[in-house]
Amino acid sequence: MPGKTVPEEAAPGKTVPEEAVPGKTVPGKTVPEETTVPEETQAAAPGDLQEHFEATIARGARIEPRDWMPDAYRATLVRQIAQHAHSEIIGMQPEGNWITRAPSLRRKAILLAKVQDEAGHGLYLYSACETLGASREELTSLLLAGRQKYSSIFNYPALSYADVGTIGWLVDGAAICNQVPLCRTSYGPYGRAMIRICKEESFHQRQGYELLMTMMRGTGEQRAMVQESVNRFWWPSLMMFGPPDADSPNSARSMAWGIKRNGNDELRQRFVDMTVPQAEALGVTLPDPGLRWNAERESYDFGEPDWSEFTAVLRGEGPCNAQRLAHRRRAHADGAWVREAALAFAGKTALATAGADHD
Ligand code: FAQ
Repeated sequence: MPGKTVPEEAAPGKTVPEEAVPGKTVPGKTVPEETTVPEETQAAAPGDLQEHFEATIARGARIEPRDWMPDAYRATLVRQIAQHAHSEIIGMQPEGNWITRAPSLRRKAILLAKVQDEAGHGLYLYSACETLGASREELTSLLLAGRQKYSSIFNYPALSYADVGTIGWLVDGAAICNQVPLCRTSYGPYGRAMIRICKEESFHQRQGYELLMTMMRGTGEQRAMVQESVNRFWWPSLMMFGPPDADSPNSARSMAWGIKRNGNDELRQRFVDMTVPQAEALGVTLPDPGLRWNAERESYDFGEPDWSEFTAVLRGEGPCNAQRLAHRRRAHADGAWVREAALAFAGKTALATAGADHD
């Protein structure tokens, strides 16, 4: 699949002029007020701070923005949360392409609401990152410069309206399996953002399943569209959980810090166990000849995803990598006037407020 030419999804199209690519100027890292170390901890010796941090993690309590934290813990959080935020924003594209071609007003309203939710998720997550001292502007620049990742799944095209249903069912379904445990992540702002995100993702998954169920009750052609869509999205959905634990360089440390609560393989298994009965109820076949119930493990055995495809997609060689990033760069350049206007307005408001304070 990687490298293969894929039919144009919806022609988001034009290439982006070089000068429209931000990322050349990465603004200096601003540390918001919340990240300053409170006075009583500033006075403590580094050893005590480390001990306090470890004891907080060990008792399952949360680290908050004002707490001292090791640099590597902060960097891991910024990496994961930023990647997650970027995924939500880039993840608007495959489904967003279908808003103008939804088959009914009802479907259009549902899809519009879902895609807007994804924008909201991105914003909660960028806000969580800001509490760690990484500005949204800086993170966006890193994404546009290709220096931060987003989820592999969004490098696959949405080729039919059935894909809108399959993305809701499988992609949001995988996102829920991965993200529900993150509601208990050790960093407070991330965990609290995840609670709201997971509620919305559950709605997204149901709408996808309902769409597919409607199509499965339709014509033979509609049923075939659903099956074809599921065939394309099954393996990439399994890859969303990341590489096998043995090849996951970050898992052990992230789990020791309580950032991740489970390994990649455990969550992938949970997703398969949850999804197989749903596929049966829907009447679709999952494209894995190795899929079978294992009574001893009380879980489904399943085949190995093609990890060479996964690494190729991460290298930028997936079907839609170039298109997704070009579209994101163009949208960012097109939105420059909005950011300028918002900043000018904020400046005027601040001046007016300062003036009023002196009256
Ligand atoms: N795609 O050592 P690990 C959504 C990278 S859901 C791309 O195992 P880690 C909702 C990984 O970053 C999708 N890269 O890494 C939605 C690392 O590279 P790095 C987003 C991947 O962090 C639905 C390297 O491989 N969800 O958007 C992927 O411990 C529908 C080694 O991997 C989240 O981000 C991948 N699939 O575990 C929106 C959830 N997997 O950074 C619209 C939060 C791994 O060292 C429509 N994130 N890599 O250069 C996580 O739970 C974790 O970050 C994992 C990866 C599990 C994704």
